[in-house]
Amino acid sequence: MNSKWFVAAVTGVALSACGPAQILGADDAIVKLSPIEGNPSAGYLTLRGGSEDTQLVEISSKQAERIELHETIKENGLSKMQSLENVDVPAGENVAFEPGGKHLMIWGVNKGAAQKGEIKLLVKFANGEIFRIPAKIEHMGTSQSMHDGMDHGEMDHGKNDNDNEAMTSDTGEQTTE
Ligand SMILES: [Cu+2]
Repeated sequence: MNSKWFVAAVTGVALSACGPAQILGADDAIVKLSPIEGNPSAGYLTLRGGSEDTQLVEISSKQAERIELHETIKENGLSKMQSLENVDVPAGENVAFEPGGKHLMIWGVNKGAAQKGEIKLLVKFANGEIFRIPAKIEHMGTSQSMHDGMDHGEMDHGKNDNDNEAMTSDTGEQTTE
């Protein structure tokens, strides 16, 4: 009997230590672009805790001027924002950044990124791991059809490149018939 219990206990430990459970990372990033130039945009994502406790220490982007970690808190019935130095990410747990709670404040989103509808974020953890993840940019108060129009614009670019190549060969000495 005793030995049976012992085996069960050891197996349990092995599973929690080496199981496929959770790998540190960040998912589902989204940026709600402020329609007012100069105002910060809000960002949300989910941090995925890994096999050990760590902390989120910074989120940055080459496509934005500044990104801060914020939290909306209630104080005396009023909600206000405070900035966070870092955020605990316990092993195996998800930490959500969502409206009304933790969030990103993003200043100066690059216009090209805004048009493309995507911004790359660098997510840095205290254990030294850095993840580069895409965040979908949502334009507040614009319709989905506007996004579709922009995608078509990008495709036209590729077509123009091919046209240029054809023109170059036309100017050469060999003539095509
Ligand atoms: Cu804020």
